[in-house]
Amino acid sequence: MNEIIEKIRAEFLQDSKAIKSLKDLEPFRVKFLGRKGLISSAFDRMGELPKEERPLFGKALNELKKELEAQYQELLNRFKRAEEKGHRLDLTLPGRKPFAGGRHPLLKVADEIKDIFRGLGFSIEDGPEIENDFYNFEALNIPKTHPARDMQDTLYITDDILLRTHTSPVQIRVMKRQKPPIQMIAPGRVYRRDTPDASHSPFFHQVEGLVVDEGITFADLKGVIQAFAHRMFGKDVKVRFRPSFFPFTEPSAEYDFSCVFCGGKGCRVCKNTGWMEISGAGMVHPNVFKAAGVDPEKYTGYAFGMGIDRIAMIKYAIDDIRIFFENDVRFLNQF
Ligand code: 2NL
Repeated sequence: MNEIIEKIRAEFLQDSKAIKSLKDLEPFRVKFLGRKGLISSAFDRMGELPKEERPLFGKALNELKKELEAQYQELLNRFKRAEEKGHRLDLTLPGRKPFAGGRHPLLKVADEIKDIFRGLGFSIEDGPEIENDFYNFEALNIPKTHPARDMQDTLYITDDILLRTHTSPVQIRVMKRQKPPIQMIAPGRVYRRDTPDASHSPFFHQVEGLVVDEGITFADLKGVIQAFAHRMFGKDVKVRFRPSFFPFTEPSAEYDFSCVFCGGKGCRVCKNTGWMEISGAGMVHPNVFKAAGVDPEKYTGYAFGMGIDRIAMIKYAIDDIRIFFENDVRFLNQF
């Protein structure tokens, strides 16, 4: 009686060692635990035993059945887990690309501009975007009647407090707290009361530069703008200055770079002029020095501005400024 039980148990153990995968498991189950399996046939043959041995044998066989079922379940679980693990470690599966953010194209261009000026010996300064009338207008020799001061052009918070319309206030603050020599740029966001279109946005980004020392001349300004143009757009780019007027510089100029799209021959981008307008520059007006506590008898200086958005539009051949601020990932993913 015990012989039969032990034989089935031994065979079960023996066979279980040969199981290599989930698909070997089913014939194994059928052989021992199936409807016509070894346990079942042992029950069927119980009638061959003497009557008094039957209850004990039945009990032992039932216990064996439970034991083998438990072991089978354990094998099943183990092979299922192994199979799942195998899938997770399938080295032939293509990898899943994690979503990675990136720097905004305007920040990338701003970093490039900052690196160029850092390389030319400029420090990088910043200041508040919420300014007052003195720093944004008065100190810059912008008269009370100047159209830029109009409610139509500037975003006012109170009569005196406003969103800066240029980064010049940063330069005034630096001149007030630091003795020359000064050689700085002020990059940052500025605000204008404009209705958005392809070339206007109520906020945009500017870099202004300021150099103050004894004996600074317009030739120094031209050299720095020239060096910037070469480093930003390549050695073939030409620079030209045209006379202009700003209240905060005297003399004043606007400067252009030869068109990077047609090499100066004339195309749609430069409206057939061969030149791209960049921005303005000039020698710091003595009234600005006085307002900022710099002695105009001792020092001279130059200042210039440039639009980061405009440089980025040229660099990436973008014809609508609004696309920078829509944050459409189909646009942003290209940088
Ligand atoms: C432009 C381009 C410019 C300046 C900005 C400046 C700053 C100080 C003193 C003097 Cl603190 N000038 N900045 C100068 C010339 C041009 O920006 O087209 N603005 C209307």
